[in-house]
Amino acid sequence: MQARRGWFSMKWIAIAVALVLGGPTGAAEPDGMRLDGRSPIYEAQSQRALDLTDEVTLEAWVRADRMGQGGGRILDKSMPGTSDGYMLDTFPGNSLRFVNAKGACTYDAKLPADRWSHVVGVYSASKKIMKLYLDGKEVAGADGGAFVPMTTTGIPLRIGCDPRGDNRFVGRIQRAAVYRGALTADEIASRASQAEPASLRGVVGEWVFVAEPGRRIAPVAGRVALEVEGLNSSTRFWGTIAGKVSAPKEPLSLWYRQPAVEWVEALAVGNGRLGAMVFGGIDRERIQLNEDTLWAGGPYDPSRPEALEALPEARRLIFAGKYREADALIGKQMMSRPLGQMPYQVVGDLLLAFASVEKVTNYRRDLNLDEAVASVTYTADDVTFKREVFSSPVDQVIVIRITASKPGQVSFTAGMKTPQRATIEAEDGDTLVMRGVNGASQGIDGALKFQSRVRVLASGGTTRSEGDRLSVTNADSATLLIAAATSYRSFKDVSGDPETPAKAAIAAASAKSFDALRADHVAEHRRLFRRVALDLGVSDVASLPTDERIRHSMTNHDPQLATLYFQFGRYLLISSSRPGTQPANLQGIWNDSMSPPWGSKYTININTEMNYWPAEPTALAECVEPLVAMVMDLTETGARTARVNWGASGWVCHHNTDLWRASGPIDGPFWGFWPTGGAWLCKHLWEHYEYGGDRAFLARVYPAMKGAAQFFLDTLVEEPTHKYLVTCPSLSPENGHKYGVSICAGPAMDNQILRDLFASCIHAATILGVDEKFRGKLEATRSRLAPDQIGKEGQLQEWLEDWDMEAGDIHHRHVSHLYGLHPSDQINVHDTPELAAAARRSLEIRGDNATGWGIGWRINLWARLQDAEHTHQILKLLLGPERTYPNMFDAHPPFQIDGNFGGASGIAEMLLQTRVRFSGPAMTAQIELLPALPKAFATGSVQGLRAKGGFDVDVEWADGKLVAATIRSRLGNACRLRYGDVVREVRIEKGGTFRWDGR
Ligand code: FUC
Repeated sequence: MQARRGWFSMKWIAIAVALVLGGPTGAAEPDGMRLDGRSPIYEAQSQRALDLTDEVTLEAWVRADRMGQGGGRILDKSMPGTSDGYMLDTFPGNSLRFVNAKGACTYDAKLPADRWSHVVGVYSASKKIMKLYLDGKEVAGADGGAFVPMTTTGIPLRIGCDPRGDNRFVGRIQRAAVYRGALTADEIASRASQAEPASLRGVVGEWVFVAEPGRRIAPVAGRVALEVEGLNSSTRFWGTIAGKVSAPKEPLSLWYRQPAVEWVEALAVGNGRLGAMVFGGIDRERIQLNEDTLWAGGPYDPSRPEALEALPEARRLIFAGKYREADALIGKQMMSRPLGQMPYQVVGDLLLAFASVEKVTNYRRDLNLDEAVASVTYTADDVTFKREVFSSPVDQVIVIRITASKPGQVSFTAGMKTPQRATIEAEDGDTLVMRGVNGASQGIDGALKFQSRVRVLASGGTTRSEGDRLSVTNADSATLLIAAATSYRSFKDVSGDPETPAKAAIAAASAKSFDALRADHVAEHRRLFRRVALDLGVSDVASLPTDERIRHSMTNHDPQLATLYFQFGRYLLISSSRPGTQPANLQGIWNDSMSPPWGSKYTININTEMNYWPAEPTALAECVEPLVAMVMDLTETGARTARVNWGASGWVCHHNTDLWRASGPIDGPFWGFWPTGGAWLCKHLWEHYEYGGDRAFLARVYPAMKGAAQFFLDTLVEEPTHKYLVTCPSLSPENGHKYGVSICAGPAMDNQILRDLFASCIHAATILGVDEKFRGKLEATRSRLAPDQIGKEGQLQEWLEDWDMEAGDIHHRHVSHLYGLHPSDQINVHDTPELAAAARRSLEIRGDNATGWGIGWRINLWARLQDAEHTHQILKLLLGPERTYPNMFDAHPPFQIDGNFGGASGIAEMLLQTRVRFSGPAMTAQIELLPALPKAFATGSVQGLRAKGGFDVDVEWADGKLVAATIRSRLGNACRLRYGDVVREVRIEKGGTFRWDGR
């Protein structure tokens, strides 16, 4: 306290003296520079000099206002969401904090809100020092743990905010410095007590801030200058938005009256491969870009030969009831190397800076789901500006169109940013080119090259390039074309050339008019999107902005929100999964991070499958193609894992995979040691046949299904008690049982999945007229799988033993043992009423609330139980603000797209449920109309849903009762229709239609 007061008095005296003497005091303005949400953002010009690994000292003189819980950044050179790089900030609230690869060091006595503080963070990996100083005194230190070198990020050092322009410091700053070295306590104390401190050794940059510093701040010591960053990714608008614009004409639109600030407010566009998040800023626009093959790493082999040696012992331990010991052994000897898989990563941002305005009217941004076009419109100074953005599956470019209601009004600067190792430069006066290599992860080096190109085509005005920026001045309109590609050719070949396709796409699109680009894009999108029309009723609140509707959806009657959610799910699938692209991952294709949650990978113990649940029933069968292609890849990598880790034939994939089709068990035994993921994926191959009846397709994928089955024929073992054939070791996804681990033998889900897999192989072989002996083997093995069992609470048992009520978390998000009820139909209310009742009991015990996808699954399950009101109640949970972000992305939380797809599928399940039964190669479809129609959707209609067996179904209902249904047959299969208790056997010839008059 004493020292602090000392510093203040000395400082003020020095300043007063300087003022009185009228000396060269520019550097010592008492007020320094104001930092807040509206202040310019200064960035260091040379990053290399600041990319420090062993030692750093960060120093600043600041006067903080009282800040919110999130605090604010003082000096920040860290990668958002990670501890890569380094930063000095005030989190939480006004606490002083220093963060780098070692972790965080915090002084949580608050920085005083009304006077100047001298703050310093010091780090030295080699000398094992991490300390915080306030007013020359050490106030916090970290001594435990490893003192690791800091990671370099190439990310710019910023003053007063993070690299995105967010987490802004609120208060004033007068002086700051960065040193390549750890200052000593004496040096720091001496600096703290001087108003004009002499520069010290190792200074990389030292800057003095005055009230109006201008564009550039030259260093008073060191060599690094600061410059105003005109292109920052913050899209917060600090002016006023006047006027309340009304809803767009298209009812299938998401729309808002303010720009997105957070990523989960931005609107997603995509062509299956190229994704963009559109923020819709006013004076700054951020278009965050993705390309679906830009993942970390390169081809790699995670096999673990020692796994096979440990397999007999692991099994012995499990059958002896020594689950913890088995878990330990598996953890030690049977997991993949590396233990994790590669994450999906971001390309970067295209940033546009427009002239700043104080006031705009009639601002609206929207995403028209029927056109797949995102738009922004607003009026400023009597000029109405419009921006449209779409990602074209036809021309393989993202297109941005900027127009104004008066000529010569379109002016902006464009630049790109990326956290990747990349260069950005302007080319040919109208193009920005980003060239980079992907990140490394888990010791696997980045092996991909990538390139993104942005070309500006302006009509009128001037287009210029300067360094890594393009500027357009006084144009009438402008079209920006964005292409991106990587060198990925397949999971084992990265020899592609990213430049040729990126250049070619831009060249071809440049030769087309904007109107033609737009029209072709819209037509291709509508070809898929318009196959299904849904009307669940409309209430008054449907005219409100989407974010408001979501905020109040738990209490409002808003059936159209469910329609919107359903169609948004279809929109997302069309936009993230098209023939030739990668399958939709945990975030579809939308991700702004280098290390997204769960790597934004393919988690195949529910999440990836859920992504594809709505595909067939909502008439998007083409969108399944990338998933099928991934399974075909997995038959190759998974054969290696089967052979090396399990000593088995066929192929296997555990609970996750990535771009490189890694198939071994990852993360840890608790999550990863589950060999049934690939088998579950095969259900999607088979269902594609059940819906579409394409025999050639079946012939192509049958080897994959057979290979999956072969693995289990080789690895199922007889368990000692009942002599069932079981998977072992395995687990019921991510749920710890009575013994505190998840490792077990023969969990119910595995038995159910294998019953489906074997049955589908038997039917497929019968249809194709092949493999008679193999069929026999499958039949014999299938009959020895453990049956579903009902436990002491009347529940469906999750494990071979009745452990459910003793599990660690009886409300667990996963409901794996209910796979038999949905997505499978082994359990259903008509054929297996006792098991259906047990499944219901399990669901009641589990409870309704869960993660986004957990709720998504429960909707489908309750719909299968045909409890309409309960299904609707859970749907409301999903549409509520805790599980749906303002941009309608599902909140696990964080964002995970599976809930969007699970929700869309669940709504379809409320209206139509179908299954097929085989007699030899012939299928009979069972189609049930309105099996779970809630009162909230009393009157409505749906056109174009698909049923298994090759049927298109339209249904119309009023006051909760069927009015009419039209069933068109594509394949001429037999069909059994059900509505309530009425069942009709109908034979519709191929191409024919049957009309059910409900009245
Ligand atoms: C599974 C789930 C988690 C999450 C992750 C991606 O591990 O249990 O909730 O969805 O996948």
